Amino acid sequence: MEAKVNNSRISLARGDITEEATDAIVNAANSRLIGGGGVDGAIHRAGGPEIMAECRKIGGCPAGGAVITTAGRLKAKKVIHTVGPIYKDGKHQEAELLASAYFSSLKLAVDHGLKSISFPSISTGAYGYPVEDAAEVALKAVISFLSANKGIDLVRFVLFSDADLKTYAGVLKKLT
Ligand code: AR6
Repeated sequence: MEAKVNNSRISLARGDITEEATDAIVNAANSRLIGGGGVDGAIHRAGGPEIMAECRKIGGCPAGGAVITTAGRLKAKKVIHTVGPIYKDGKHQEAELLASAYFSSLKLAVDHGLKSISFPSISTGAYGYPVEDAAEVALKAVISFLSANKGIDLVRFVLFSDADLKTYAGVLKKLT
């Protein structure tokens, strides 16, 4: 499924983000940037040790922020590591922090001249954010960024399951 915002496209697909050939792929990292399971583990495994070497130098990133490294041997040019919120009950700034994770990543991409970017569904795995709510925050944040900023041609969401793809597609349809 696809949608247009100004001159940019948002597209949704099911797949493995490590195989994406967009200029940037986004990692759902933790605040110490020390790697882990889920998409973080997959990106470091597929991209090789250069990515972790740069993460160690950077040292950390707060929830809602983003940092950029090499993509090692991945097809993408860069990996943007963002840190989503750990979901508690929805009353601990989770939505604001999740929106900020998307904004910070997009801003970093624009600052580095990167024109296409792929996101996973940040915070909805180990961090426990309900997918339907997270999809709404994520897509609203991207639509709002693309409405206000030039520089990004394509934002892809690469969802790991058919169920997540269906959820994101339903929300995107509602919002556009
Ligand atoms: N491609 C695309 N999506 C994937 C992939 C992949 N290769 N692998 C998993 N997903 P999670 P979080 C999906 O847990 O909730 C890590 O240990 C997954 O199905 O990766 O932000 C970090 O180090 C889910 O839909 O990230 C942190 O400690 C989504 O990616 C913590 O987990 C996010 O799940 C971050 O937790």
